[in-house]
Amino acid sequence: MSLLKRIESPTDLKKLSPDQFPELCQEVRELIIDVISGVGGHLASNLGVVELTVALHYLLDMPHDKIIWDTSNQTYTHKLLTGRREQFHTIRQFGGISGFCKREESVYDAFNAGHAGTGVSAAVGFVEAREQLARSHKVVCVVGDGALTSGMTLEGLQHSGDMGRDFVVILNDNQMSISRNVGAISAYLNRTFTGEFYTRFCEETSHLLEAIPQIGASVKRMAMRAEELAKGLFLPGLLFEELGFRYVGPIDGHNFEHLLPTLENVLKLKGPTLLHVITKKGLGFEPAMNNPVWFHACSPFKRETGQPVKKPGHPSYSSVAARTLIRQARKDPRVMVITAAMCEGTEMTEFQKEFPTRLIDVGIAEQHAVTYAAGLAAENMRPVICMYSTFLQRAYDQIIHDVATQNLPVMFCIDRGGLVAEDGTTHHGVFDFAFLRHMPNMVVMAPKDENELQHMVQAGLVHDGPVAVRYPRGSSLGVPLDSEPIPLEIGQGELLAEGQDVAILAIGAMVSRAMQAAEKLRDDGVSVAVVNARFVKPLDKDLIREVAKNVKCLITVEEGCRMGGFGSAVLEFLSEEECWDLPTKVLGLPDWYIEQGPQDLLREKYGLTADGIYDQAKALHDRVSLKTILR
Ligand SMILES: Cc1ncc(C[n+]2csc(CCOP(=O)(O)OP(=O)(O)O)c2C)c(N)n1
Repeated sequence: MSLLKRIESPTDLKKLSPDQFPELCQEVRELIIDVISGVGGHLASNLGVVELTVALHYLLDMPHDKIIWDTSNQTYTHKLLTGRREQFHTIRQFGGISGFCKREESVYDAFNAGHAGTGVSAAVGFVEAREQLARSHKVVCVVGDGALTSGMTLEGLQHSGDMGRDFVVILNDNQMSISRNVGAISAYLNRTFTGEFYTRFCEETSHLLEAIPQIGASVKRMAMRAEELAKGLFLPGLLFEELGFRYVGPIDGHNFEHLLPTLENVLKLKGPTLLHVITKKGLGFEPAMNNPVWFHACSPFKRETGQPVKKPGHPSYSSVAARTLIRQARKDPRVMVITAAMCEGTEMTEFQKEFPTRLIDVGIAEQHAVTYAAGLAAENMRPVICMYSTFLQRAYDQIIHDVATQNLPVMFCIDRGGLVAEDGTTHHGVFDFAFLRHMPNMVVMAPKDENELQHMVQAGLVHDGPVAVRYPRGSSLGVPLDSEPIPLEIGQGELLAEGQDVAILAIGAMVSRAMQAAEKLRDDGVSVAVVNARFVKPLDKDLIREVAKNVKCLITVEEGCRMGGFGSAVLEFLSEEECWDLPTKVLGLPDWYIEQGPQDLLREKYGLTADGIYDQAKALHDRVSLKTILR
């Protein structure tokens, strides 16, 4: 029987002897690679923490003790060791286990995450609760070097360092965020841990001293003490020690002979301790080691070669946005792109190649990204923030306080707007319309297709104030692109079809589905007006007023939360207009967190397909007609 199959919980792991761990890790890696090659997922980070996870579960008393995993996309081994081996093949799929920690999934998952940089703060909360409740368990936070670029991690570290309570932070340093890590702290860790200078210093001093006859050995002993001092200068300890942590490391995170005794000792130490562990992303799978960026969050791939299975389809929305930005950047030297550790995801690598000094990766620092852009805009630059919708949530106040109140021309290219599939709850970009549209000065738009996207991006680039263009994940519709992006007029919607029975007002990716639903309704003899709203703000009030006047009922549809989004904006407008006798329905996502699953399946579940829109529109129309007959 394989070693892994003997493990139903960490208690079973403790029955193994540490010299069996390398074999266990091999089995864990094989299983992870097998499953993730079929369903996609965060392969590289997971392969990098197999030994660390085994060591933690071996030494801790789980679930009494707590591990808080920052971001938690590196928890596949943790899942395999905590009773989820049998379900592991369902990971990231509809109805299956999550690719992240989920308290509702297991008692071993202490805290949910999906966004980076929350781990230390949450863990400090666990530590304080333990003290308040007079308990004695251990709290360990595993945080990546990428997450160290996040302000929150630093806020958490400086707070816990000052509190002085027993707490272990494990810095999992693989020198990578998704792409190569950025920033001064990363450079500092790098400089010191590769330690060329430090290693050479030690070796040379040691040889020099040994060579001195008679006194050599004793001077060397003295020198060893000096070496400890030198460590403080050359190794990263200094930074963390100044923050109030005892620093231990760096150690090899794949070598149990280093990991187990060091970790065992660290767990006994009093006060805040930081253990610096060096790991390799993708370890055990050559293609992932060679290309950790693609394998950070990969789609399904061929097990033998690591080649992606997915065939290229229509260009992605992200690539069309990037192309438009490049065109404008060639003409306007003030255009700059800012990314928060998502250069590849937002497909801005081409922009980076052409304008290496005009693409700035600030690390996992969304708040800083926004205020930094505001500073640029205040000096008449044209900054464009390319960010996933879900991560922009973190910068809500910066958008209001630093951008919108000053009416600064910062453009937000909001990628992954709407449902994003397998990453699930923490990653769906469904709140953006709602959290942006109530900000005075803000323009919020979403294109019906990639051609409209390029015109919207162009409109944003020349608009004199804050603008958000929100587009979906994945392939575009495959419509032809006009040769030149022409700025759309702000606030101008598009009437796609006239009709007298039902009006469907759709925004973004829902427009094409609304058109299909309208076709079906027409087959039933229903006369349907279809509006491509284009703008959540400012609404095209004249167009909506005109359409609303001529129909018996109206439906809005968006791939976003119903509360406070596009539909709400239309309802507010209709109420302003005292349009009291127009039956209206808002289609969108309900007031709960949407689960993981393929985009199409989720759209079907939440009625955001052509058929879903048709069903709702037909039902509303039939009810209205019945009422009219009965009157
Ligand atoms: C707030 C936020 N911004 C961006 C991301 C996208 N993201 C996921 S993992 C990751 C890199 C994390 O690097 P690190 O903390 O070093 O962990 P590793 O994956 O290397 O273990 C990024 C940028 C995110 N999850 N959360």
